[in-house]
Amino acid sequence: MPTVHLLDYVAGNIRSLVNAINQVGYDVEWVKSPEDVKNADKLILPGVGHFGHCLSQLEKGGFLEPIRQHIEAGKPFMGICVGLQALFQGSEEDNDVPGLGVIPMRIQKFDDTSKSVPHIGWNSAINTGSDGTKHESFYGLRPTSKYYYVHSYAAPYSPGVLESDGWSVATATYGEEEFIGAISRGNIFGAQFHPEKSGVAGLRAIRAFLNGDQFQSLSKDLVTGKENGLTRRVIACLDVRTNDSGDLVVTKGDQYDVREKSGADAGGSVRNLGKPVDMAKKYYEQGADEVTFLNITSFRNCPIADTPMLEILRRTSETVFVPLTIGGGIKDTVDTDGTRVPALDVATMYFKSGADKVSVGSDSVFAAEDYYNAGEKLSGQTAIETISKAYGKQAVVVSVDPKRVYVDKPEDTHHHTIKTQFPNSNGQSFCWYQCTVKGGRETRDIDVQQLVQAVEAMGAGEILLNCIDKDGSNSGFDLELIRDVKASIKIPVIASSGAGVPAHFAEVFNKTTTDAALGAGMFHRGEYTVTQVKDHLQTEGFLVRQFEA
Ligand code: 1PR
Repeated sequence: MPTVHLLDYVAGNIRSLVNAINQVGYDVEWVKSPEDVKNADKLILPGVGHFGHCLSQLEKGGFLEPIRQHIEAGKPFMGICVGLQALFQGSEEDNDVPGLGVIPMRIQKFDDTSKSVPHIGWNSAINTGSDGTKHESFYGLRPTSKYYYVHSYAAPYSPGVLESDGWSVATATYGEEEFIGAISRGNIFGAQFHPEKSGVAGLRAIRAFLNGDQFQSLSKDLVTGKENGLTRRVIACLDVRTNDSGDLVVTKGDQYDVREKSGADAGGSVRNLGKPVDMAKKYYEQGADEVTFLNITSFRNCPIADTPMLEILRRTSETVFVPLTIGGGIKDTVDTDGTRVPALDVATMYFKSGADKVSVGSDSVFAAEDYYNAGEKLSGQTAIETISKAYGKQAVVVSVDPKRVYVDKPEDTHHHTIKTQFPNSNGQSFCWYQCTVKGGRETRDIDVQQLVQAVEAMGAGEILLNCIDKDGSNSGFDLELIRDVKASIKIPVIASSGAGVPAHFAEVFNKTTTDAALGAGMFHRGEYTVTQVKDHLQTEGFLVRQFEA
């Protein structure tokens, strides 16, 4: 197999990129020293996390000059995400650290006054077309395709400026801001999106770069019907646990109770809805924009390195080229041999096995309590802070498991209440959302608003907003909860719990400003496919990404 050199200078999910490169017929050779860069023919610089950290690591390792020379020598170079940003003069993310300066512009932060930041999800990369025809594409990018982005900073697009300097530019639009999604000139290709996480469309871009297939003319059907912008994200969630026979299965509860209530297994057995790896692949092929695995029982009896979820991730990431999130047990842990394993190391194992994000549940509630007890001071030691610092905030999701507590009037609690349209049977029409830990088994004296604001301050990148009252109910999402949480924070929110029919997805996107919506039971039970949800959303006028075969 022909080879490509990959520069792994910083933490991140490199496994997915390697899998994607292998998938298009290339082998990876690792760049371990500046000398290796000199020997490289094709070089890829992936990048996640912080611009300053990334560039200073490259500088410290003595890589910057060899990279510059590689580019100047006209050898193929591809930068991904922060790897693309490295080509610019600098970034607002860290004004003190210079970039490679190949592109005389600076990277800027997205404006978060009226939209969530980071920008997470599937967006366009449409060639601006220097001749105005847009009939040409570079590196296999198509106006009809969507690509997976996750970033808070981007290069704003000024029409014609870079084109007049010989660059081909493909853009995406987030809110009112048009930014550079991909760029190419001569031997250079940069993508702000993650091609290794962008399904078939992303694999096509990687293959075209590696094959040196820079320009293609587009057929008419690929030029028409394109729509620039972020699509509505639909996520499939798999709750995974060991059943009573010791097999790892996908299960699904009602209000978090996963045991059978009727039939031959009534009153005991853990519901078995299928095998995790097979189901993840099925949802990927139905067009799921992301797949989330939640390990709903901890790995207390198993050495951490043998955690079965690691194997599930390794196998899934070989065939599923969309972002994978893993939750459950992300916390400081004591291994079976008594060794203390910090949350950051637990997360690292998952990232190395193919996870793109980790989801922190119970531990985030304890961390938030400590944060308020310390007078809203950050300790720098929590799982959220340490993982976010090392891997970037986009890699840290906080999974919240709240349930309603009704009161007569707001003064009856010190917690943040809402007036609900759904009073309880006692006629109480105010409620607050109480956070729980350990899969809803234990309630804590902290409300959902306190929790999400604390974890946002700690550096969480996204909230996975479950709702115990709605879980497994098929009655639709808790819109009041979602609106309340969205109003409290700037980071994206994934609405979860209660989806029973495709119309519930349209409802949550119509009636709230949620950034994504997640379903579980309706997919696992085979009642609806992800494709049907996407089709319904499209019929209702929403922009969605359909699976590209
Ligand atoms: O606390 O960090 O170890 O993480 C444990 C993780 O496992 C948390 O994210 C927690 O939400 C999850 N979890 C724990 N117990 C259960 C359970 O069901 N017994 N599942 C559980 C949470 C909720 C959603 C579900 C949606 C959509 N599952 O993930 O997928 O409610 O379901 P629906 O569409 O069928 O209504 P830690």
